[in-house]
Amino acid sequence: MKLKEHVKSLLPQWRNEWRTLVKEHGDKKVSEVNVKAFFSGMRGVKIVPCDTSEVPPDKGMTVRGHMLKDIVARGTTPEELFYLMVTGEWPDKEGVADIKQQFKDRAQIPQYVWDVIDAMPDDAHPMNMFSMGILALERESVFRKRYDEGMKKEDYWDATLEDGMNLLAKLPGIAAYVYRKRFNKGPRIEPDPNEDWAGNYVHMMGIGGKEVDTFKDLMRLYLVLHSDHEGGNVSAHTTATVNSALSDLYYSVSAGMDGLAGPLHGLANQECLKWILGVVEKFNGVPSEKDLEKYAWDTLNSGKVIPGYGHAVLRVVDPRYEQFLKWGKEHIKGDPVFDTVARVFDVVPNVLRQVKKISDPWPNVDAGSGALLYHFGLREFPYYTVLFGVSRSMGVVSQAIEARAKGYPIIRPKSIPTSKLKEIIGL
Ligand code: HAX
Repeated sequence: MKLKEHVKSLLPQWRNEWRTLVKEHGDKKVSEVNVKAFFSGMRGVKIVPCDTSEVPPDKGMTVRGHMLKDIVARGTTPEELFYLMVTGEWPDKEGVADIKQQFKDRAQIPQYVWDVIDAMPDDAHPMNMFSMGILALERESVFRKRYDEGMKKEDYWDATLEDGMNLLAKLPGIAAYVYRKRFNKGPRIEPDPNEDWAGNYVHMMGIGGKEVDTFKDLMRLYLVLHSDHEGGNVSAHTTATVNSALSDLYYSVSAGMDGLAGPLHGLANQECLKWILGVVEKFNGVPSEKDLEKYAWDTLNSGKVIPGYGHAVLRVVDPRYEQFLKWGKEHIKGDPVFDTVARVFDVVPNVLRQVKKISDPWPNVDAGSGALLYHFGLREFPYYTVLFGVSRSMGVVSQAIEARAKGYPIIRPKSIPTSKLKEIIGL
């Protein structure tokens, strides 16, 4: 079934379920906020619904109930994953063909977007250029146009889905141009109608060579693994909050990408590769476990974090990291940067376990992905978060389609001054 028909068929159920829950169980507790959670970024407080994916602390990311290892094992493409995230079901042949065709038909990008990117300073961060390109496209919003014409509330989902498909279709083009422009790779490359979403991205970046098909496979995996991580992370939550004000998806996704650009979130992959390359340079190759242990302590003692390790929710090895490690061992074993990543995994968790305040000593998604990209010649690591952003856009767009289809209200939690908090706890 085509994506839009499928979503349409789900509307009655989607719209009723949560309203019935509120009506019949509205006063039951879901979560509590103690003083610790209040001052720690709402950590652990269950406060927003998100059905696309879930991150159980002891399992890691599942998409609509499917374990990541199973998703990868069945060779899921980004297009299939997007369909699964939006609808909760795997697409049939018609569903896959529909998304592929839609992404091709909607891929053209207006000249003014290139002009905006061209006008930016040579040393602008790639994430700034990427977010700016998305924001520039806002002029194309179907949602805003229809809203201005008096669109009914029950049609918000349709306009959001249109914006989401248009945006996702264009993102590889914008992201690839940011790469070419920012790193002086030559003129823009037009999309190839014979390529899929990930393959076209690689094609438009201008990456070729004899390993290009393997790199396209890696890109498919990369785009699947970074796509979503439930609703509370910075990029997803920001996108959802902005979109809940009925700011269209261009505003919302651009805002989400600005959150992804932070070093404690998506930018960690750039920081992580920098750290790994520092190790390789210092030890002139893959270090011994003893050297690595000392290097890790030096990093911690200088007041820095070890990037790629730790997580706000997870308490096990991130299954996304496991998949990258597995892929790397199958495809690029013997590469000193990748082998260092693997050795870090043998050493760093034991170091971090000795630091009491650290809740999670295990690698997260960003610990390994950079080394794989580096191997294939994608060595401009300030660019890595853009790749993450293209992928994450699928998740945040899926979440927005569902939120507007269900008719969730504007997100607006309550804040209070510290003095009021003290009153509440009897001080
Ligand atoms: N190295 C050093 N210190 C670390 C650490 C690490 N890898 N992980 C956590 N800590 C520290 C925190 O900085 C914090 O210190 P302070 O109390 O002095 O501020 C303390 O341990 C407690 O933190 P936590 O409860 O374990 O973790 P948080 O939920 O507060 O933070 C982070 C989670 C991911 C931000 C954190 O683990 C971190 O900074 N990791 C390194 C950066 C990183 O890899 N980020 C990417 C995360 C995945 C992601 O979102 N990708 O987009």
